[in-house]
Amino acid sequence: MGSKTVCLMISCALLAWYVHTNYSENYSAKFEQPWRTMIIHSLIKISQFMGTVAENSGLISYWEFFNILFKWQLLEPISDENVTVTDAIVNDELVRYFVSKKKSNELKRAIIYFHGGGISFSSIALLHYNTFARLAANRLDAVFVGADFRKFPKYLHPTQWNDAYTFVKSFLQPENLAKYGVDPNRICFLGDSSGGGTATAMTQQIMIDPEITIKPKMQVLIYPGLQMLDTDLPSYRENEFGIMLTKALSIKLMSQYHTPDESLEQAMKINQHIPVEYSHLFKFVNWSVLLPERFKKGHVYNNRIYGSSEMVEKFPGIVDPRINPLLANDSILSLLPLTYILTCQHDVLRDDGLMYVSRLRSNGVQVFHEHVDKGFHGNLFYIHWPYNLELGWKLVDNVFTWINENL
Ligand SMILES: *[C@@H]1O[C@H](CO)[C@@H](O)[C@H](O)[C@H]1NC(C)=O
Ligand SMILES: *[C@@H]1O[C@H](CO)[C@@H](O)[C@H](O)[C@H]1NC(C)=O
Ligand SMILES: *[C@@H]1O[C@H](CO)[C@@H](O)[C@H](O)[C@H]1NC(C)=O
Ligand SMILES: *[C@@H]1O[C@H](CO)[C@@H](O)[C@H](O)[C@H]1NC(C)=O
Ligand SMILES: CC(=O)N[C@H]1CO[C@H](CO)[C@@H](O)[C@@H]1O
Repeated sequence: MGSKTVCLMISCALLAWYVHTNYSENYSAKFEQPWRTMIIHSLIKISQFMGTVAENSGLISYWEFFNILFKWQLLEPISDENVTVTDAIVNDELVRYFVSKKKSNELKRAIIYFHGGGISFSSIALLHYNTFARLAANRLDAVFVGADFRKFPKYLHPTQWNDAYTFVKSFLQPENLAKYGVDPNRICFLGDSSGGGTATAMTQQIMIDPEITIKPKMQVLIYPGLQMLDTDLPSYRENEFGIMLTKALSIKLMSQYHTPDESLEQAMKINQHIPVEYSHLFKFVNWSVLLPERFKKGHVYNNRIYGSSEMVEKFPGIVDPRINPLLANDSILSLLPLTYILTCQHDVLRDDGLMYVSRLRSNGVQVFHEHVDKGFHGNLFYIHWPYNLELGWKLVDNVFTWINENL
């Protein structure tokens, strides 16, 4: 029997087991298309379980496992009747352009995209980003561009940020925009998950960077991750074992952005990683003030136990607003452009987005907020065969419609 057959049999057995044990979730109450959602959940859990087994057995790391799993989903740049797809290599990293083929005398809108994937893996060449990008370029008659960046574990913060910043800065140069026929007044920053955090911080930093004269007209933030100061938010409590992004995985991803050393991860698990010297920052992530009433229900705000001062000395990035854009002060927030934020009920990152909505609105920023009661983290990208989630398609449609009307 070949190894592929064995793998297939093990996967089927695991799938059956997970589906069986986890019907207790009550998917029909929480999600649309409950059976499909349950299968998606199970498949994700199985791959996360296999990743952990691979790592614990010393075979390959968790991230190597996912890189292998994703390898077959990396696409070449293939143009179609509507969209021209091309690659460029900038600083050794892939940049992919999706340009609408529609002929027009007008300049095009542009979307600068920051992909998710927890900073540790993922690539703009992945199948689901390509589908999304192609739809966006065609539907919005736009130039859609996304870039990869150097990754964990070889590179730590702020390398990824610097790569992203360098790329955005070079894209926004007037000569470059002219080359792609982009209207400098119609640029949108868009990101999902960890990329949503990057898009948020990027918008803040570009707005205050005097060297950059061309600013985004809007930011679109899809279930963004906006802080790593508090891992005990109501959304973390309610979705500890949620679909795709569990509390444990979220913490693992955020901590490994700064260090492969497990001390940070362990401290984050008990929410004791921020030393008292930084307690003034807690007001920016105080959910008992910033969350709307209905999301606070049944939760008690616990006063923090502080971490050792060493934490920030060793890993200064953990309080860096470039990965905690919720920490930006009011004078920065008041400079921000029109904003779309999507949050999902069943998502550990839900409250990051909700708190940002509150902070932006109280600083006079115009925000369109879409909250999806039956949504989960990653929902937007399950529009492929065999998942084909109706809610995924609906959200994609909503986002594009809003951008089309506002950009
Ligand atoms: C699941 O939720 C539905 C709809 O809210 C409810 O009718 C049903 O009793 C629940 N099932 C269980 C096992 O909790
Ligand atoms: C091209 O665009 C049209 C109109 O939006 C659409 O019907 C068609 O499916 C698109 N083709 C591809 C290959 O996506
Ligand atoms: C957060 O808000 C609560 C209630 O409004 C307040 O008691 C607490 O002191 C605040 N904590 C911080 C760190 O701002
Ligand atoms: C807000 O933050 C920026 C950048 O960190 C800083 O330059 C500025 O002084 C701060 N403004 C206030 C009012 O604290
Ligand atoms: C086997 C398994 O993963 N079971 C999980 C099903 O979901 C509940 C929470 O909804 C978890 O507590 C179980 O561990």
